[in-house]
Amino acid sequence: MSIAEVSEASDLIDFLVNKGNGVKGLSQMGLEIVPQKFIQPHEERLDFTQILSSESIPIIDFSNFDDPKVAESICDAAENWGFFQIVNHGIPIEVLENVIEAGHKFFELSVEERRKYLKENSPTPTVQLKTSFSPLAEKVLEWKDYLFHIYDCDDDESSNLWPAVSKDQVLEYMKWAKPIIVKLLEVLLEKLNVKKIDESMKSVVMGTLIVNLIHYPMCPSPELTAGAGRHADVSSITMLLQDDVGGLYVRDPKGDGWIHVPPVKGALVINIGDVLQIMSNDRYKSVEHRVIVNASRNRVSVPIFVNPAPDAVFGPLTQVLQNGEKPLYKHVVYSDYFNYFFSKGHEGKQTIEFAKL
Ligand SMILES: O=C(O)CCC(=O)C(=O)O
Ligand SMILES: [Fe+2]
Repeated sequence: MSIAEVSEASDLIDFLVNKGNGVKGLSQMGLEIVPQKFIQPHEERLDFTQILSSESIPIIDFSNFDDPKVAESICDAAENWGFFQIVNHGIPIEVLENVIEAGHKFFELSVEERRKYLKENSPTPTVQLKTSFSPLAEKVLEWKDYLFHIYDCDDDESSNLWPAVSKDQVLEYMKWAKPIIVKLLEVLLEKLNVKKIDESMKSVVMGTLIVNLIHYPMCPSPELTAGAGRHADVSSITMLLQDDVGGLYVRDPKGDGWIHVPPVKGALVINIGDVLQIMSNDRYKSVEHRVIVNASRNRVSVPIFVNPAPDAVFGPLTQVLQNGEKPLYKHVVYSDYFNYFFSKGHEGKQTIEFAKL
């Protein structure tokens, strides 16, 4: 397919989605001009005058995790910023580097190899190759591809069918990441008067772990496109590993500006998702964020979305409302919330309206 042909919107979707070339396939063609379908309207482009370069999200040191001050900083950051980075969390640097490298390796495979993991071809539903965010629903496409995994546990046999170039690295990373996720949730929930995460609470706050290898190919016009448009996550929390390219921006909680999340070697970015914002009745903030891609380097990031089980029902916790506070949200089934999120393009904080009373 020629560069001229992929500019036709219908052929473009076929090339990107059905044929599995993704944005990687487009980027590889050495385009000098981005196809119209990727061009963001003016109001959705990041205006550099809106970047607050003197602001930064908190960095929390996990080396003395048992010190109550650490728990306090986590809850403060969740209330005031919705985003923070953690360092000295104990995951060996090689484990982090290997999973980033695995992200590059998978997207360096030929399209014939990558295409084996399209939804309709994949040997297991627990791994799928995807492009953009919701390509059949959104008006403007996002400049990214990703390999989506549903992580069950170490001995889930379906992970044997994951791609050989990235499977072990993803599993090793998840083995280290999971206990940190549990610690974070324990601290955040304790502050909401949930003393213990029992089985039913577990299925609400961490019933499904999704881990993605996201690949943002280099782009001839990063200022016109979005790697990820403005959105808030629909997780309870998200743990994100990013490489050293940069490009993640977070909404300034006090205003309209955007704050860059600088890559910090060995750090993990944690953010609160809509599920915890709703459960905490707005005490914790699920903050808007977006990704700008790079003109000269491919970027890889690895988010873990810590989500409820599909059939879990969530809403403001009784432990939060016990002092007479009015609930701001109704109870909803997670799969309804999740499907609503994917039924449209990224639209900032709009998804949470689905649960508003
Ligand atoms: O790649 C990143 O830095 C962030 C990705 C993200 O926000 C998402 O996938 O929800
Ligand atoms: Fe996100």
